[in-house]
Amino acid sequence: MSETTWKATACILCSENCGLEVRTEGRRITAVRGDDAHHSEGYLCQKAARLDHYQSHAERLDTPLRRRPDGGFERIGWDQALREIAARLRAIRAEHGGHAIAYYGGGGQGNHLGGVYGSALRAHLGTPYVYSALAQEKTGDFWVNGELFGKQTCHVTPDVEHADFVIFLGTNPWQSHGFPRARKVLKAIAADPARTMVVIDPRVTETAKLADVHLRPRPGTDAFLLAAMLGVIAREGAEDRAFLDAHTTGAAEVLAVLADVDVAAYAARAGVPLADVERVARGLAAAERAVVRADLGIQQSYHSTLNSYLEKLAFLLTGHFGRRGTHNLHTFLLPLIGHSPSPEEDPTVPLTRVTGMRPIAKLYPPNVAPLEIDTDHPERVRAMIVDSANPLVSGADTRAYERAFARLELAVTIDVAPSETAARSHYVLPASSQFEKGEATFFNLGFPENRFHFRRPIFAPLPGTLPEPEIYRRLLVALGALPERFPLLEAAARAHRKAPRARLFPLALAAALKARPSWAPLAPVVLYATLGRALPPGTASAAVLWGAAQAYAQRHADAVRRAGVADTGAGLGEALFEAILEGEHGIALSEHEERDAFSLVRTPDRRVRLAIPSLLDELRALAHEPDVRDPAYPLSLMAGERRTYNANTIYRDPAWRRSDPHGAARVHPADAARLGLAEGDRVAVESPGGAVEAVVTLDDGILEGVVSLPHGYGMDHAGARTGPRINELTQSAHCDPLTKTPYHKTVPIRLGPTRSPLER
Ligand SMILES: Nc1nc2c(c(=O)[nH]1)N[C@H]1C(S)=C(S)[C@@H](COP(=O)(O)OP(=O)(O)OC[C@H]3O[C@@H](n4cnc5c(=O)[nH]c(N)nc54)[C@H](O)[C@@H]3O)O[C@H]1N2
Ligand SMILES: Nc1nc2c(c(=O)[nH]1)N[C@H]1C(S)=C(S)[C@@H](COP(=O)(O)OP(=O)(O)OC[C@H]3O[C@@H](n4cnc5c(=O)[nH]c(N)nc54)[C@H](O)[C@@H]3O)O[C@H]1N2
Ligand code: SF4
Ligand SMILES: [Mo]
Repeated sequence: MSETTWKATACILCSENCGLEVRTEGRRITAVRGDDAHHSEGYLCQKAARLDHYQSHAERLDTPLRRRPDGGFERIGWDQALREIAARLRAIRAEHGGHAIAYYGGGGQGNHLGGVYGSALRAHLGTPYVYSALAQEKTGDFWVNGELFGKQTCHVTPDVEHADFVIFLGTNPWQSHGFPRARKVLKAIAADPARTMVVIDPRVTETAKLADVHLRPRPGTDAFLLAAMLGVIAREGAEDRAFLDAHTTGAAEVLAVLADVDVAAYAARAGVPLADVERVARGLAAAERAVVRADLGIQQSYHSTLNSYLEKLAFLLTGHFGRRGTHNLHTFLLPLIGHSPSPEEDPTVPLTRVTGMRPIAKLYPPNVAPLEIDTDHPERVRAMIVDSANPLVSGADTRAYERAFARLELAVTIDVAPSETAARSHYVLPASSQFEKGEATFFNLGFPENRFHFRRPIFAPLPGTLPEPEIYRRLLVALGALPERFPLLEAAARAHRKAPRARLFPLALAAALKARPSWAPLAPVVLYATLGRALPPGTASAAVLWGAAQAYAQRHADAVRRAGVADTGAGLGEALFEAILEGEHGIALSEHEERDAFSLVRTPDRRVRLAIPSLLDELRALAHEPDVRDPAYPLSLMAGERRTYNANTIYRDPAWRRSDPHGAARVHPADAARLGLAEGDRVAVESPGGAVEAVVTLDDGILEGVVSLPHGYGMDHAGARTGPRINELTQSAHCDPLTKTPYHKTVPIRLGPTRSPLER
């Protein structure tokens, strides 16, 4: 690879995964630009320019580490590390069963292939317990989708780009993105007098400044606000009758509950003028093409699951579903999530042993993980494998996580950097970076067109590191679950690459899995160890996509052909796989037709089931909900704002930031005046769960009584910590009862004088 040429890759910092072209020197990324040939159309934001701070930062791990009894770490070899980990996993499983072992993560914003290979390890160990960041934000949304559309995998994508009436609900896409080319699309909507942008956010965000209408509810009152909006629609008969009759059941029951809402009282409870509520409700109902795009502002807030339901009722009752510029379901090449039936539907659904938590979308909530570990319950979790996540910073209640990790008999962290979670693990396994291995994400969420980008490595692995698929393969070999080599399958795979039509490899694979049934659940790693070896250098991790491409092509043959992949029968899957491997700028997987939209609904009659009894009960109960505040903690903290210079915990070296070095606390000038605080002052932020220190910045765009701190600060780098570690303030019990999603946007706090110097 010539160093002066541009190489295609993708940004790994948010779920957009914009296509990039980069220049490199040695192991460094020296220039970054948007990739015009990628479906992101050359778009990028300011965060991507700094990617070398991820790739080449001073603390990259380059050898497996083992914790010594004194808490320090020693460097050990891969073989020894994997042998020892395998021995401890085997012993824990033998004594306590597979449920004593849990898995956390399996993918971040830019890497999801590792998680698929990790599923083979979980299958061998016999653990269903996957704890994931998604299960501290999106499981309420997934659960509601399951009730409405039949399966929790029926994920809804709003087509913001083509809508003429857009509601941003608890999201600030100018900073967080969440849909393609967000800033361009926002500017286009703002500039077009025929289109309307509504922002529902207590804060005057960058997005709100572009809006035609900005509703500012008091934090945590969205359920009241949304109920009031829907109440207006129900009372005025503004629902889309034709759509409801053709595509839904249960509308009458839902509308009856909504018609009972005391609209004026609920608007007042949310602190929003009644006229604004009516204007937005009527605008939504009258619009030809409208979307509601929601995110953490309603999901990590009071009535999280109910909020997701009301948000979806808003676009369903008004018929904004199944068309361009509205909402659609989409296909998945590989599932990011699964479907978990309720324990009543399927009594074999594995609940957690200590708290009895059920999975949603096959995921378990990080909020209960410490409770499953830090207990004397005989069936507690004793071992945890963490991959691509840093729960010791990102999980609610850092102290609870610290105590829990101290109780683990085995903690293994797979990471590129010495994260706070790695620091509390017994073994740390160094992964190759996301630019040093073939990777992809499963955030491909488009309809009618769905795209996928498998990216090849732009560097060789940093010496001493391994890509996750290889780590899982070696671990399964060390566990005695798989042989080191598969001579027959490997030969069949080589032959298959030359003559796929002979179907030699699929036949050999089927025969091998039949002869060795214990390999079947390990199929991803078997594919990696066989077909992967026959793939072009650096692309072995794509092996699992071969199986996925076959299944996808079979299921969506017409749509795949419409996307330009040509072949027949089994050849279509092969051609799709080849296109994925070759498509360095990403490819179109499928092109559906608008009329296919309802074919993706998974209820038996393909109708959307609008009435969800438990949530209608919660909706009715709003009428009697007291408005309680704790006088000891009179302020409300939004614990986790997305800003110009934060990106989850991916960038660890604070040198990447060009502004906001401290992750300042936004405080309203009136609150500051009352507390005697000025710009730049240090302040202690105290919650019932803990305290952190922060620097004050005055902001009249925040409501009085509200404070906002950013997510993605508080990591340790080169012996120093920058910015607040906000989960030292949060408590896991402060959460949605159904999903356990933390109420991070409404943490009760007070501000007081600091006791110690800011930087530790
Ligand atoms: N720059 C940057 N971008 C990111 C990330 C990052 O770390 N940095 N992380 C990515 C990830 S993992 C995610 S999940 C997304 C999240 O993306 P967003 O959800 O858009 O981001 P947040 O800033 O957490 O919250 C959005 C808004 O919710 C508002 N809000 C707070 N409380 C309430 C409330 O009670 N009601 C309403 N209606 N609004 C409220 C806040 O003022 C804020 O503007 O961002 C992604 N993009
Ligand atoms: N209070 C509060 N807490 C929050 C939030 C909030 O708003 N407020 N936001 C929440 C949200 S929405 C999310 S999504 C989570 C995100 O938090 P996490 O789920 O912890 O995910 P990341 O911050 O992306 O952590 C990624 C880890 O993966 C490592 N990594 C990077 N590349 C690779 C790789 O190729 N392989 C491996 N094995 N590791 C790699 C990084 O070094 C880092 O340690 O945080 C949540 N926590
Ligand atoms: S929007 Fe920004 S952070 Fe997100 S993928 Fe694109 S360049 Fe990266
Ligand atoms: Mo997230």
